Amino acid sequence: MVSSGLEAGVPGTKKTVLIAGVDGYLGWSLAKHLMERGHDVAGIDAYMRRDWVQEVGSQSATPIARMTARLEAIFERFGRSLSFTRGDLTDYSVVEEAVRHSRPDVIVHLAEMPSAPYSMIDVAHATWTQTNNIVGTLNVLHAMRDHAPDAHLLKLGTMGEYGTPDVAIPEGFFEVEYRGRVATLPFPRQAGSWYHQSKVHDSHNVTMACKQWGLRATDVMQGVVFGLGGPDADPRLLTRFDFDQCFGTAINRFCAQAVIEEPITPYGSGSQHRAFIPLADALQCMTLAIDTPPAAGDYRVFNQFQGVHRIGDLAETVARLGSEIGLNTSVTPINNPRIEAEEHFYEPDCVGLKNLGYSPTENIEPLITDLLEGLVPYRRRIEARQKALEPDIWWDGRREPPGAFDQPS
Ligand code: USQ
Repeated sequence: MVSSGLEAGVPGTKKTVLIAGVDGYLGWSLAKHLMERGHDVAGIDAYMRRDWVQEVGSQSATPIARMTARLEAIFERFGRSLSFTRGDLTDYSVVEEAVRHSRPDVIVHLAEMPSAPYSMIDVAHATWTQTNNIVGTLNVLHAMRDHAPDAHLLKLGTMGEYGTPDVAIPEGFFEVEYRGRVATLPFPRQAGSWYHQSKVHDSHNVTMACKQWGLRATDVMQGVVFGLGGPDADPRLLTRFDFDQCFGTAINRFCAQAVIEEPITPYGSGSQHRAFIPLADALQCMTLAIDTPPAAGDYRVFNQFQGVHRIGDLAETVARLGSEIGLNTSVTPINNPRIEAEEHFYEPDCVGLKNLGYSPTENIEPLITDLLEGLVPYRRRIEARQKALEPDIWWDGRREPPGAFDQPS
């Protein structure tokens, strides 16, 4: 299918979007989605996600084509090229050249190390995570200041920046009364891993760049994403799907466990509550943000999620839906290798995106069934890396399997 301009009925004007991290789970899905909608897409990536997943002994459940094959498939599908730069965002000359060359209206920054467990392995992984993520973002901000001051930065943050405070979570800012004066201030960030903490530092840096240099940015506090990028008639266009202890997220891991008929393993009591978002909803939200940029100098925060779900309930849901399609499923809670609150209040707002027209998927169960069915053809690839599914990275520095959950007496 070839589309060379914006389709009838598609809102917004045609934009040039530079996606940093275009080879990743979200980046590749977003590139296809935006090209489908008529935007021009440029991409930058250093293939680090491929290396990290290999480092932790795993592979994507979906086989991922090399970038050259991906780009050929993009051209055949859309009749237009995706202009790709292989490069590392921590090298300023790479970022500067990509921004100068692509002259973007929007820079979507997804090029960070996204795994909490990976960042908690040891001091080397903690310092590498923070250096990589924070330096990359600083380079993007400087390249924008010098070469694309009117561009819109759409920066991927995380709901995990807020932690689990004992009050409702607003979108970025809240009104405070202190010693008789009232001000709107950033809502406190209380991250729970060196990775999540790197995103907190990024948020502060992006805020300052908007304030001092007049840049415009949307900082997306995204929930835990789940889903397959959808079946694609062309296998070269598939996006990745990770299930290992570091790069697989909760629902995706539970579904991978169900598909290979291994026990589904929520951590601890399973009472943790988190905000989740289907991959298709995440694409819808990012497109809305791209179509509706903030004003110059504005630092805008969106909480981006479909709904709040309890981890233990999600494990049970995946098991039930898996058994409905004939899989032999079970749930076995294991000790929680993370240091995180399990019984806690959790009430985040999601207002800004809904005001722009985001219509969240109402019921995620059909999507989980689709995910399970979509993963079945890749069962052998998951089984081949089954060891990588089992967690052994503890937040206190241990490396050992957590074992069956010890119920507190
Ligand atoms: N969990 C389990 N079993 C598992 C995996 C996770 O019980 O096999 C639990 C964790 O203990 C945690 C919750 O599920 O309570 C979420 O864990 P996760 O690994 O799905 O998500 P998280 O580590 O928070 O990180 C993921 C992405 C990250 C993104 C974040 C959004 O890896 O890039 O920023 O989700 S959020 O969680 O909202 O901060």
